[in-house]
Formats: sequence, structure tokens, C-alpha cells
Amino acid sequence: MKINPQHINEFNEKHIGIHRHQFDFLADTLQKNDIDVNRLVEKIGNFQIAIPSWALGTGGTRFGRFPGGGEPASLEQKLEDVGLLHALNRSCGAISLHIPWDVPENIDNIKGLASELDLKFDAVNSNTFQDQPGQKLSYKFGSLCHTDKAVRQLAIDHNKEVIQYGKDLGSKAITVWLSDGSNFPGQQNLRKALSRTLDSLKDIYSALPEDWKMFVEYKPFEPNFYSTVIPDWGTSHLLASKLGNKAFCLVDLGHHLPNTNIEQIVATLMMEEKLGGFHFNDSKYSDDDLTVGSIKPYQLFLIFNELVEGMEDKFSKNPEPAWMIDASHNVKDPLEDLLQSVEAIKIAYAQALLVDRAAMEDAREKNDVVLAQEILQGVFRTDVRPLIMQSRLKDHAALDPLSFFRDYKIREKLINERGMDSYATGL
Ligand code: LRH
Ligand code: MN
Repeated sequence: MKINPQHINEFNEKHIGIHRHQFDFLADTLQKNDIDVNRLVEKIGNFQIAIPSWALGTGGTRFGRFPGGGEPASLEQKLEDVGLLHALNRSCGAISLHIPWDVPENIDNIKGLASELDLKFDAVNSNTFQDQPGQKLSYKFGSLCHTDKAVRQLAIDHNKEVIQYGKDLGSKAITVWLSDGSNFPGQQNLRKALSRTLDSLKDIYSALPEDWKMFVEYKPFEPNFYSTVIPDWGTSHLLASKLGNKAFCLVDLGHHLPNTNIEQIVATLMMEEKLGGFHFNDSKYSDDDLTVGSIKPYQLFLIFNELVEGMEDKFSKNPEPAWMIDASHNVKDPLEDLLQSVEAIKIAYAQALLVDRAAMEDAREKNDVVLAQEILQGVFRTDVRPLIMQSRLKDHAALDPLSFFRDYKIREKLINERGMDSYATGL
């Protein structure tokens, strides 16, 4: 379904009054601090976040899945849903495909529909953590690290096939996440597993077009619960460094052991110019894939604080990271959940842009710990939502996408169109 731009204008008309009041008040305060509000609003508007093709339906766990109806049952319908989100917030201008969950059967049709919806293709994702129907060799005991060369070759060929789909669609990166590992001490030769994985990645890397990137995603555990071949940023960095300057590390926020200082990992990977991208989500315990900013919004702000410092300070020639969401919706409407996640990311980014870096650095150099914290938390306690609403208004999006989604009964319309039992591939 397409959103009628006229409906967005009517909706914004109803909400413009309160917005103007809040925006003018904040803009006035910021201008008094010599902040270029128009530049800020423009930067916020230009910040685009890719939506995962595998998170447009209802997620679940081994204990149960509670579908909500109207799910996209084809890649075309998934593109329509991302296009719908993008029409509401003009902030989701890209989709990240997962192969073979979302094989683009007719490339030209898919590219045509994507450009109609003003969508680009962000990183494509390979999948060697599941056996496909009729697959002769199994990934049960791993893929790129497998003891059997034939299984490693099967996984290498799959990744090269994914790169080819990406090239055909106009994507410029592949994300490799490996569930490879072991469940019991002694089960795996840990060094052989890592060196075989490196050799396999080298083979895949050799198939990368000149202007492509490879993102090496790390994760400490699940589905293996004793060892994972690529468990942490250090191993991902080791592999990306040995592979070459087209290989980078991918930071999935849920892939860290409790209390890990993720913002420090981000600062270090930027200093190393090996920060390739993010899978944004939030978590209380492990890879919970919850709504971004729903559990640890301060950590998200601190991560963006390091990102903006790195991007503005020029101490790093790290390329612009890929901004992607990776979430799973067990109890929320998938599209409402994604709208909330995009909003949380924009809030953290906008707040990080407000940090007075000169005052911050001066306080740090003087070891004025209290002042440094006050500067940071002063910004974190600033309600920047009027800036984000202004950027949407400027981009002809809905001032409040979530309220628009509900007021115009989008889910109900999708259920009427697709039925209660339409099923989306993915997690
Ligand atoms: C692994 C992961 C990875 C995807 C998968 C859907 O937990 O984060 O990024 O391939 O989720
Ligand atoms: Mn991920």
C-alpha cells in the first residue's frame, strides 16, 4: 500500500501548532549557544537507516511466535513496507537483504520497485547458519570453519552468490555473520577453526568488486554455547586486518557480554579505521534484538557521542559506517517497532551533534571530571525531538510517524490487503 502525501499534509496541519511552539523554543535556546540549527536539522534529515528485510514480520522464540497479520509474504511486499516507513519518516531510505530468505527472483522488477519507493540496497547478508531444503552437505558443525573442505567450499560459493545478487541490485557490501563454533570443550580445534575461517574469508574477499566492503560481524554465543569462531571485536578486527582494506568490523549492539563498554569498542575501531557498520537494537541480557533505545538509551547516546566525535574530529579516516537495524519483534507490531527504533537512533545522533566538543575536550585536558560529565549529561537531558520533527516536516514526512500509522489504521489496511496468515520470511 502507498501512503497518500495529501494525508501526511493534513496530519501535519493538525499537529503543526504545538510543533512550531516547541521547535521555536528549542531553536532559540540553541541559537543563543551559537548552534547552526538549520545545519543541524539538515544533518538529522540526511541520516538514513537501513531496514533489515528479515524483520518486517513477527519474530518469535523457540517457545512461541504470535503473528499479528498483514505481514509481507514476498520481497516486493517487504520493499513496499520499507517504502511505507520511508514515506512516514524519510529516514529509512535503504533495505538490507538476507539471502536466501529474500532472493530477488526478477532483479529488474525489484530494482524498479525500489527506485519507485526511493529505496537503495544496503549490505546483503549471507546465511550459512541454516541448511536449505535439499542441501547435500550440512552446516551443523560449521560452515567456513568446517573440518570438511567440501562444506567450506559450499559456504564460500554461497557467499560469492550473495555478492553477485548484491552487485545486480546495486549493493556495495556483504555482511558475513557466522554461527560457527562449538557447544562443548574439546569438540573443536579452536585454532584450526579460526585459520580455516580466515582462509575461507580470503577466498570470498577475492570475489569482492573494487568498490565493495566486507563486514565481519562478531557474536559471543548462540547458537553455539561453548565457543564461537568470531566471538568478539578483537577477532573480527584481526580477520578484517588480515583480509585487507575492503574488510571492516560490524558492531551488532546485542552481540556483547553484559556490561561491555561498546562505546569504547566503537572509538577503538574508528581509530583503527575498521568500523564498517552497525546492527542497531537493544538488549537486557543477551542478543534480545529489542527496540533500539528501549533498554539502554544512555549507552546508545554514548555510542553516537564517540561516532560523532570520530566523524567530526577527523582523527579517523574511517569511512562512513553503514547504519542498519537488526531487530526481532515478538510482541510489537513490526512496523511500529521499527518506527520507534529509527526515532531512538535519530534522537541519539541529534544529541551527539549538540555536544560542545571544545568545552568537552577542555574539561578532559584539565581532568575536570565533573564538568565533563555535566556537559555530556546536559545534552542527554535535552529533548531534541522538535529538531527531528522539523527535519521530517522539511522532508514532507509525518511530524509523528507512529501516530500517523495508528490514526490512518495502516496495519488494519495491510491485514485487509494481505490477510491474517500472510507470513514473512526471516527470524
Ligand atoms: C545474528 C544476526 C546476524 C543476522 C541474523 C539475522 O544474531 O545478528 O546479523 O544474520 O542476526
Ligand atoms: Mn546482526
